[in-house]
Amino acid sequence: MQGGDRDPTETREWVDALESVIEFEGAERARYLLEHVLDRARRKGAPVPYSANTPYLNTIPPEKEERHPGDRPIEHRIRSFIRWNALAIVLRANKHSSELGGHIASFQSAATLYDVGFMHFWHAPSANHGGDLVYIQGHSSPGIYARAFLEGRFTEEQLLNFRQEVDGKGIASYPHPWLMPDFWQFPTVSMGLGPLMAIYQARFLKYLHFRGLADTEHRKVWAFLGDGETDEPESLGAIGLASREKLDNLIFVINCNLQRLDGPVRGNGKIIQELEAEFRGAGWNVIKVLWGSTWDPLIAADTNGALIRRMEECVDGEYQDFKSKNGAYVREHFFGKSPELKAMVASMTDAEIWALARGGHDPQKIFAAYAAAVKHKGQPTVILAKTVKGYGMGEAGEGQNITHQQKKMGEASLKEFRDRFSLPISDEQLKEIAFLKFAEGSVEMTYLRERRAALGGSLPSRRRKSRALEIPPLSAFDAQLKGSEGREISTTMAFVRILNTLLRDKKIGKRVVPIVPDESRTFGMEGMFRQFGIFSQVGQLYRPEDANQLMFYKEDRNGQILQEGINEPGAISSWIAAATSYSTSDTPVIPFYIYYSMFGLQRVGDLAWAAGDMRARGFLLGGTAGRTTLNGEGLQHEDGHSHLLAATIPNCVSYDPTFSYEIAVIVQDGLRRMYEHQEDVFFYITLMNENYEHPPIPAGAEAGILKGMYRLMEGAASGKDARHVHLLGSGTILREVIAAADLLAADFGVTADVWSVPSFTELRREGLDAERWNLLHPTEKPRKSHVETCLTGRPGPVIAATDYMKAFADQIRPFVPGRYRVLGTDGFGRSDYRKKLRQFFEVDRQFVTVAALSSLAEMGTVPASMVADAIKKYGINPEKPNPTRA
Ligand SMILES: Cc1ncc(C[n+]2csc(CCOP(=O)(O)OP(=O)(O)O)c2C)c(N)n1
Ligand SMILES: [Mg+2]
Repeated sequence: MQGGDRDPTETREWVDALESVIEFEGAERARYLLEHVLDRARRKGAPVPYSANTPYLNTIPPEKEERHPGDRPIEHRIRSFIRWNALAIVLRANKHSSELGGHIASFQSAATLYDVGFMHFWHAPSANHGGDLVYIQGHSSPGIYARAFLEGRFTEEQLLNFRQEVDGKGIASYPHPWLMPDFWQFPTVSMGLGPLMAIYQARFLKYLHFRGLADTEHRKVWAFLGDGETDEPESLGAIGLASREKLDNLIFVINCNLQRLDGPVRGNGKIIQELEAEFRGAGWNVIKVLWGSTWDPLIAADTNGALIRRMEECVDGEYQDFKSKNGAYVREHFFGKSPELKAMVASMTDAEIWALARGGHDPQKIFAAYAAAVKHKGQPTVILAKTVKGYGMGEAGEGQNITHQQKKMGEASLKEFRDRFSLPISDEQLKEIAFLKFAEGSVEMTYLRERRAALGGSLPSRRRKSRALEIPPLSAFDAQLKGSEGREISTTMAFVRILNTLLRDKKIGKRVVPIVPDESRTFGMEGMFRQFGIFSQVGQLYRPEDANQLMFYKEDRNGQILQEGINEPGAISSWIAAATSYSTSDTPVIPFYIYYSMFGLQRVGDLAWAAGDMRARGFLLGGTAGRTTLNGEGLQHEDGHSHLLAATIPNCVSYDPTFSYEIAVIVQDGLRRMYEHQEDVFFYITLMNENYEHPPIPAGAEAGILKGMYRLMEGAASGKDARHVHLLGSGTILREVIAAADLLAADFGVTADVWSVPSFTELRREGLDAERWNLLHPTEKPRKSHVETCLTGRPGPVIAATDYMKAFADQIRPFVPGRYRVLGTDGFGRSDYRKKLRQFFEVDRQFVTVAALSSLAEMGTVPASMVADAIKKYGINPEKPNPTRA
């Protein structure tokens, strides 16, 4: 407050009036009056105070707290066992060496936050509840395992094999659905992805509900974050969307233990106040849980504000320091600052001062916050819970900067821990760090079982499979199979037609989820706006400017399209929510997320990796792909490597098709694999914007397309020394390859087999498989890779050209019999005509021809002078700069 109080009597009158309104007419009326007064002040031009913050106190005053309904002593005993087992899991994994690692301090700070959720709030899926979705902080996993162990879901052997995942006997380091497909749902350990994905998950639950695909009304999404994690832009980057979309099914719990890995999150400030301002500003309901119940009498007695002033002036670095010491230290350094505060705690012992707990360790305070959060309507809620990192670890790490990495605790610290949580452990057992379990039939065991039974069963748990969908046969895409019949279209257009066919399919049309960032017009998809509508929970509150046009911009409560704006991380998070809906909501849907390929895997690669871990099933479409095919856009747009990135994700099946029939075959197969057979794969398909004619599907090509390679044209080859080559190509560059075959024949009398290779990546995977099998089965008949099978028996070198880096086509080198040469688009892209770009990157028909002749010359089949002739004939400058360095 600025300046002194010029008229204390007047001030008193105002405050008295307010207090009387609150007392006799209620807080709502007081709020109305204050708003009214402030509004008047604004209109009169009086400066109105603004603060995004509230005082450094609990948001819910004690008298407004909903009471914790559980048996607190029993819950405390259960939680103490969980604490112990969580710590034991890590200590025992690192008893002999620290190779395996693990974290103790994070869960100890969050134990009560999880426990109250598990005991009282989180529903497992059951007949009368679809199940809540809980995003658990990755490195708190030992605590979650510890609870599952008490519930009898894990054996001691599994705990002892923490972080030993290879033999399948152990439990995973962090939440990984890939490694524990019946247990973990959400990989969260790459910081920032959990909160971002949780926001889009909550929105997707609304989408399912509004579109009548599933009843998600009572389901909540809970996301646990570390306070340090909030520094990731992904963590807070979409909080505006959450409030705009009124996601009252979303609850963030931020464990504010004031520390991250290296040290304090905001030593010189207050992370909780900072976060409060950010979330309030973004329109969230913010609940601060700072002080435990033991503080309540002190706060109530703080009539002149000395305590709150002290609470406000301390920075997080000091708060951390207090909790790394002891009661006497807190008395001296916190309360000792003023005689009033000192007097306030004069009658308290040091132990009592030490027991002044933070809100995030008080089940009553947490229960009240959670209860308020689940009832809150119209806004998402964030709970900012203040805790101590390494709570209970004492000298081994409590509140210390080293605590995050602490994997060892000495006997003295363990004894202290045992005594602090009254654990029934003998000194002998302590040495072994024995796991604790409640006896069957004990009150604790019964209580634990009853609580989870009341909430529908154990959590976390993951559904592996849902119902299979009925997929249209390939003939449904007849229009694509028979080619474009003289019309010139792009593969993007071909895809959009396929998508339209699927959207109209009687059986699965409703389940198709088209997702676009702000690029529909780029891909010629704007016609879908009117037909299928853009999802909006409020429908359309305005008459769109283009309402009188056939294809107007239609927003609709039942809209099918998710238009995500300029937001690729958000859009792929929506896609992930949809692609895992078979598991999280027992509702399989078929998401197609189409975007600028350059702003895909490169931009959101970590999310795509998480999608693989989550066993996402859906289609990613890299639009306007190809280094030379998206020609006018330049260096940051022209993609020549997304296929290499796709190849890094083991369950991502990727294709670079050229013709519309290839896309039809690939999409239909994807549908069959993912939604009929429920395979845990997802598809990445690149699409181009170059228009050309599409031929009809060659007879029997389907299997080859899917394997990644089939013969498109057969040249007349005869004899070992025939002037014959194999030309391989994918995407638009396949058309250059086809043209090169003509040049070779017309200009040099060389014949060629032309192969379409929709997936070098799938070919490599299959080839490596065969090679590995052969290695391990030395005496059996060797298996042949598809590449080898295709190319064996016909003479001549093999030349491949694509619109991607050379490493893309190079993937199959080990399986190509004989000489193999690869052309590709290594280097930075740039803007120009397609023809010039293909010359520049040396992937055009002339260059393919020269490369083929050069390979023949190296084999002695043609004279080197023929290559020189070709270079001259096609006007290629041999001294032109290498595009890789140009
Ligand atoms: C993207 C990413 N960067 C870094 C890490 C490594 N890391 C794991 S935990 C951690 C500190 C976490 O601090 P905080 O979020 O405050 O959680 P706490 O353990 O304090 O609850 C870091 C840096 C990671 N897992 N992910
Ligand atoms: Mg932290």
